[in-house]
Amino acid sequence: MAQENAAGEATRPAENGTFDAVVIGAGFAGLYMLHRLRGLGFTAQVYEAGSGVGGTWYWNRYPGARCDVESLQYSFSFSEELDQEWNWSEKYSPQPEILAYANHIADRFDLRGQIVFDTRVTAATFNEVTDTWLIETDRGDRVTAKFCIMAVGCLSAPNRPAFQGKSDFRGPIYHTGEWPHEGVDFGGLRVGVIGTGSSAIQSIPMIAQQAVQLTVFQRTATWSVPAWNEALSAEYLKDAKAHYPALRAKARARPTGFYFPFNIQPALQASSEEREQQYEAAWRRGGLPFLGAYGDLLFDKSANDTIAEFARQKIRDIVKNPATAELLCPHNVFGCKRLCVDTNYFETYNLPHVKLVDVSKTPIERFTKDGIVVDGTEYMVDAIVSATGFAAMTGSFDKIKITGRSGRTLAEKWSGGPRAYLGLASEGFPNLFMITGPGSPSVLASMIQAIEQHVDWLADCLGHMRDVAANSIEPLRENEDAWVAHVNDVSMVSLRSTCSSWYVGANIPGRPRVFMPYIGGFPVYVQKCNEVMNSAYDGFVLKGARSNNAPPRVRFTERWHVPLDIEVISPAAVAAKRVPVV
Ligand code: N01
Repeated sequence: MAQENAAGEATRPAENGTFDAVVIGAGFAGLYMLHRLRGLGFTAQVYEAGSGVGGTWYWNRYPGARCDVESLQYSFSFSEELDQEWNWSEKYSPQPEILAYANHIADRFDLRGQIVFDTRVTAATFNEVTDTWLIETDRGDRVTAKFCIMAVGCLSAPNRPAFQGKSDFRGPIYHTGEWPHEGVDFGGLRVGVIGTGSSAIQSIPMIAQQAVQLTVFQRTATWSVPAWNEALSAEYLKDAKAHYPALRAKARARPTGFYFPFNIQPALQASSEEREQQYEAAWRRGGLPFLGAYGDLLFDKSANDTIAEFARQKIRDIVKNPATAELLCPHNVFGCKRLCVDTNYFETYNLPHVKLVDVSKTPIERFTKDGIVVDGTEYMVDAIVSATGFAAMTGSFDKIKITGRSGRTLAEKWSGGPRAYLGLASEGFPNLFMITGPGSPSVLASMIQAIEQHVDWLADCLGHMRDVAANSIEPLRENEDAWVAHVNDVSMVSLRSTCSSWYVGANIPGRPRVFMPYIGGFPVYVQKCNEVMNSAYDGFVLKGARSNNAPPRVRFTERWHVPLDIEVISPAAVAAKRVPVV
């Protein structure tokens, strides 16, 4: 059936083909998955809602968007040639460059021909007779695939709070996660920004450069560390590239999946003078590694209090108006929510046309045609930027009706919180895989490393299934339950389990409170995945396999068989080793 677009024009005909695998999403996960599937000789099709590749970096085009893991590490590591040929221009490269890199991957590895753009998958239904998935799209496609691979991203479903009077507002409302491709000119406008998370702290200094008046509506003050972003010189790049394989190997052994100097000493064993010096040095290095100033900062509240006070003093030093500075000082656990990395965020509040409005005790009442009302006061704005984040980890799954065995939907199964074995697959949904799904390190590791490890593991798993002629693979309920319990148990070791963040789904009203990413550390997790693979997929059932005991052939996972870096193992990783896993 031919489809029509909104203008009534005929578009491409709907498809009803059959593939070995359908991949949903053409961000970094979907691109690399397609590359591996092709390498294995599987037929595959990728569906992508956007008009181009890049996922997060395709949608998040707000001013100031850039990565917060250094670009030399926030990039694929599977190809040394790729590492050598690509040149990052900045320590933390901006969104257009990261998007250009995603496009380079698509072209260099000749992936575009198997990606169908402008097409949103609406449903995936498992057929228990044929052990295949029927995948349906908003363009009328109905294709069949043995494997359905969710490469839908962890932070991709925008959170749009239901502010009263939204439709009354006369000006434009932008969400940072779905920014207009043509850009936005805020010149001469009064702008309101709602939110002070990573997207807000990156965009606020940029918007302030254009707007005649900027009003920031803050519900929770944010911890942010300077990026000290800088251009990367040719000499620096040359030197870094000469040691690239060693850097990549060191990164894989780290709990975060990326390398940075890390001091394992407990904070309180140092004198207050030593701590001050250590924090000052770490602040001067900047970025997420600030949290590596001591080994126990995310595990011991008293230790955390010391870094929190240091960071509050920095805010007080930067922000000239004492009342505004106090409002900007967080009083929750430092780094409990995702730590922000900024360029001139706190400095922006020294500008005379920038105003901070506290909505922590008196929430935003409503939008009017001319602005936003808080505590009876109307703040006049011409445009609103909603930097209100995402329905994290599971939001993109919720958008697709996924029906597994016995007609049970994933939404029903996950109504009390996501349940997946290793964050890779869920019992009752055979041959359905998740890349960086809930229960895997995902957002607590460098995303691209996490993606690569999942894809390589999956590629070896699918290769093995073909080798042993298995029809389907599905986790056992008891192993999945044990893994979910383990993810939860280990999270309790960390102070991060104590605050209302998107890690626990607390940013969306009504969501169950469950710590979703695996906090035990990337290498511990990888070791568990390796063990499962080496034991011919312990904890999974392979239906129809010629032999369940055949040792799997290692095609792509070899580089993940790395020893743990005990030097920098975190208390959560230690706990993860102690908390038994079935
Ligand atoms: O979203 P957020 P984000 N009224 O959820 C506020 C990654 N990322 O898009 O804290 C008023 O962090 C909310 O307030 P509160 C990164 O992992 C990375 O900024 O819930 N305010 C908060 O201040 C990051 O963590 C980069 O009280 C409301 C803000 O909106 C993740 O994406 C850049 C509200 C949302 O902050 C999400 O970041 C950008 C309401 N009704 C993003 N509802 C890099 O640097 C929500 N808020 C790589």
